[in-house]
Amino acid sequence: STAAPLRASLIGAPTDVGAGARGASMGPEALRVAGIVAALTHHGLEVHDRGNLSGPPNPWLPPVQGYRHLAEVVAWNRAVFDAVSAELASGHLPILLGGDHSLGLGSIAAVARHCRQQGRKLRVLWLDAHADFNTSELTPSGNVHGMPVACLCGFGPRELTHMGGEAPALQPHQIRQIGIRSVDPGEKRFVHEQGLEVFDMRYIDEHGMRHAMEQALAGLDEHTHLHVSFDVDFLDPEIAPGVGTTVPGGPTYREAQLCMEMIADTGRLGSLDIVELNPALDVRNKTALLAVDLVESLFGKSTLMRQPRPAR
Ligand code: Z70
Ligand code: MN
Ligand code: MN
Ligand code: MN
Repeated sequence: STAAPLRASLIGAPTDVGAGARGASMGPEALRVAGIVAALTHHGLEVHDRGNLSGPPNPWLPPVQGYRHLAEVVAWNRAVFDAVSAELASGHLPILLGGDHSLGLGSIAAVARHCRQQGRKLRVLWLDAHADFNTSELTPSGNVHGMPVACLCGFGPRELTHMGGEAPALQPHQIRQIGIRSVDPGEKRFVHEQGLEVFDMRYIDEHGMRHAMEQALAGLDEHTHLHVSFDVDFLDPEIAPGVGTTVPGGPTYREAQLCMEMIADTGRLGSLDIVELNPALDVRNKTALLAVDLVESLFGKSTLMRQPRPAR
């Protein structure tokens, strides 16, 4: 028998209030123009595009007490939290179309609360050039997109750390960071102090993407919800120039495909963020097209996972 179709819901969050460059607010539409609905539908998903959330405009002001635009970041994250919560409650797989990576906070806080309520384990894969583990004391910029992992672990302003009611939303042992290659000095000490498991580019160079992903995905079982937070600046800027903060030396096309395919093979993917795509800095929407191509692999483009197996 064939399984019921996987229902996925697209949630657009067109904002760049947490970023250091303008333009990620155009990410949701660029992903739609790149064909994300057709790509997912083509792979057997039932796709519901919920359109875009709304929230305050970007005031483009300097940081106040270590945070830029904190009130606006909180407002957008509340909207994301509510939208992701609603999709999870109705059994849909939420796909957040960012928007900057500060929104990973609202998205994952909703997923974490859902998992607590359902008695499920949660594993978060953070695909990024950056650790996003800054605090108001450690940040060199005040940009909240450099802080969501710390906030999820309970370090940050109360409005952000307590988004899902209880804090912390996550324990460091639930997180695996992959592709990391730009971490600020104070942030680096804090990552070590908190014991985050980081598969940085040095690790991927030495051991290969296959081994890194085997480690990052080890220990998942049928009770585990897997959340993927995909910052598009994870990818090498040669293939993905359309991001606010390019960092050289990221995963190649083949490495990124393997990463996504190995996640698909687990069959545990339960929610996804696609963030930091910046169409203002892209070239003919190629970074959006690449992101859609990779998301296809994440949902089994190159495997037979979701098809009935032939009888022996
Ligand atoms: C730096 C900061 C960052 C994304 C840049 C950069 C953080 N660590 N994150 N681009 N996606 O300002 O905190
Ligand atoms: Mn296809
Ligand atoms: Mn990020
Ligand atoms: Mn990043």
